[in-house]
Amino acid sequence: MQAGPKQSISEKLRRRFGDANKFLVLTGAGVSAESGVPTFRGGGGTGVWKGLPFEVISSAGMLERDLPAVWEWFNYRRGLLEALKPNPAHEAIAGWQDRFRDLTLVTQNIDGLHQAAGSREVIELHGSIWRARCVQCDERQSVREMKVDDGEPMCLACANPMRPDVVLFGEMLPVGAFERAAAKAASCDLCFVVGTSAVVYPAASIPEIARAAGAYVVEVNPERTPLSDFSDEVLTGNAGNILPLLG
Ligand code: BJW
Ligand code: ZN
Repeated sequence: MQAGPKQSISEKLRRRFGDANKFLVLTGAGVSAESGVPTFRGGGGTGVWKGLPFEVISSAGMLERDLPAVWEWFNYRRGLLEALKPNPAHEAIAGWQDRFRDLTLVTQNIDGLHQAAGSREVIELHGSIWRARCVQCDERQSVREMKVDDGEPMCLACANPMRPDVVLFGEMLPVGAFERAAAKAASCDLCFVVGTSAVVYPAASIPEIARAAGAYVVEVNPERTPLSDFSDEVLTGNAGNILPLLG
């Protein structure tokens, strides 16, 4: 992870930030990197587990072929996450919610660290590692109390197996989540895109929708992404250093 050159916030951005009425923040794995959560792309094999690329282990096909292996993978990650805490980027975003009347936080992350920092009504596009969902009746259950070596939970409502309540590759997003995020994007005047490689759709279309609707789009990332050329400003560096500069 590169810290990048020290960033300062332009007067123009300070004005945009101060004047924003409808503010949308889209986050990805990079916002949690400084808490110790590995990102998916762009870093020394972090996206590989037991020799399986994450596109394979985190896929709908794997769920059908080997549900216990999928649980083993998610239980392992849940065990790592248990010890991790929100970082200054999560905290800055949580603080903005008290400052802006209309702030929408949309995350691709399943780690729950925004909520742990105090953010409310987070739109979780890709679900949550802290929940299981019944493969039969869609009942959802918390797995917070489940021990990481407990294997697979069974549904309390219908006794069928449950799966992690996470959106795997090739699966649909939770009903309504993208639609709510897209509607907010279409009416926001400021859009921050923090710590995402912006390659996974439909999440990556959120800033495209905001930009098309005339919002000022700001990317925060130590690396360039496909979104960089379409952003009004690119703040190059780590989210935990940059976001607190906005106050
Ligand atoms: C920092 C930092 C620091 C580091 N500070 N920054 C249109 C075109 C092409 C393909 C598709 C399309 N529409 C749909 C698709 C298919 C597919 C897709 O997009 N594929 C592309 C990869 C090509 N999409 C889907 O399958 C989605 N479903 C769907 O579209 O359903 C409809 C449908 C169904 C069937 C057929 C057709 C349509 C579902 C996507 C679900 C993604 N799920 C995952 C795994 C979750 C489970 C798990 O955790 O294992 O979600 S994939 C993975 O990528 C994870 C993430 O949420 C997601 C996005 O990654 P993110 O957050 O951007 O992280 P990274 O690692 O990629 O990037 C980190 C960034 O942080 C980097 O840029 C760093 O530089 C930066 N960074 N340190 C700030 N300190
Ligand atoms: Zn059930």
